Amino acid sequence: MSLQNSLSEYRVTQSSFPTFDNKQRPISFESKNRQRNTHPLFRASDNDSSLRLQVRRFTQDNTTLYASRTTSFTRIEPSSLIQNRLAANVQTSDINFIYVGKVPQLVRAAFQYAANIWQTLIYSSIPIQIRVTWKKDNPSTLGSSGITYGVRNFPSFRRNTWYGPALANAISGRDLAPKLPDALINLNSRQRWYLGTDGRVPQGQYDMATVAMHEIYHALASPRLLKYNPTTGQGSGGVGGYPGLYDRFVVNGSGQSLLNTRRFPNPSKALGRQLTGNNLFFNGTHAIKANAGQPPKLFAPRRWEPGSSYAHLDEKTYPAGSPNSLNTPYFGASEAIHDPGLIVLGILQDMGWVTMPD
Ligand SMILES: [Ca+2]
Ligand SMILES: [Ca+2]
Ligand SMILES: [Zn+2]
Repeated sequence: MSLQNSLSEYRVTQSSFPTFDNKQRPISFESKNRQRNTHPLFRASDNDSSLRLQVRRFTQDNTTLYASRTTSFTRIEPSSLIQNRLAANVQTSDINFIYVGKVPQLVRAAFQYAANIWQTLIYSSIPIQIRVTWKKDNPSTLGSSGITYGVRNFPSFRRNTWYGPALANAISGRDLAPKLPDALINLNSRQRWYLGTDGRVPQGQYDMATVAMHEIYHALASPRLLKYNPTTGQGSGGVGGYPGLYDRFVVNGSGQSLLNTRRFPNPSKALGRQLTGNNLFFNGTHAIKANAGQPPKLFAPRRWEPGSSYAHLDEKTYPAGSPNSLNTPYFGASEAIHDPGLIVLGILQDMGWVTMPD
């Protein structure tokens, strides 16, 4: 779509944005899974003065996306819903990239292609800003990404829980940190990239448009603050004593929250075993609905993979060619997926994003 068309469409659709105040917040905040109070050993009771709005810079481990050596020859095109919305120039958010280094023009074109898809699926009146860096990295990586800050205790948020920048801005209707981008993406300039956007990826090449789709998802995500220490075998987490929004949805196969510090003290080996037990799931109502009534399985292998474990859907459950494989930690050569899939959209909805389909 031309810039002019997309901007005028943007103005038209903006008037129909949901309003994000206390009374009309996205319905997913009212899900049954909502925990009414913060967990005992996560600091602060509900009448604590620390319930004030806080915007805080912090880093979590970057999520890393790995190049698997397998060759897939799978291709998943954008759904007809996406194609129809793009054809009608329906744009409900605005994703902007700030490029650092000599990012080739075709890389930028692949990112714009992916942004156009996301911009027709998520709703925000605040432009989403992502810094994209092009630099040499290990041959096994495709890219990595991270958010730049967290926000807690905006009035309609779940209390004492860190929200990611793009979501916090979308809900609050303002840029809560005007001088900071929402997220950073690093691309491995040494990888054997395919830079077309048709998903027809030649043998031995990795699809940039797919990686752009994947990394933009991480830029929209909220903090996951639990992690594993291989030296001590302990799991631990939180920033300033508070979990990330993502952490609130993770349960084990028995439906137990990892934030239940009576079962899994913070820090503890008990929590460490959960994080490396290959038995974690995302317990949100929309994600469950998108996964045939079951909580989608998360990637939690016995050997902790920093930046990869816990942050993604399970590689084996959602293999190359699965419509829900966009948020898995590995991509093969000649693998293309240009649609987030209903589970990823469900996860975003559970977090509080307004998305299509709703
Ligand atoms: Ca900002
Ligand atoms: Ca995969
Ligand atoms: Zn990832």
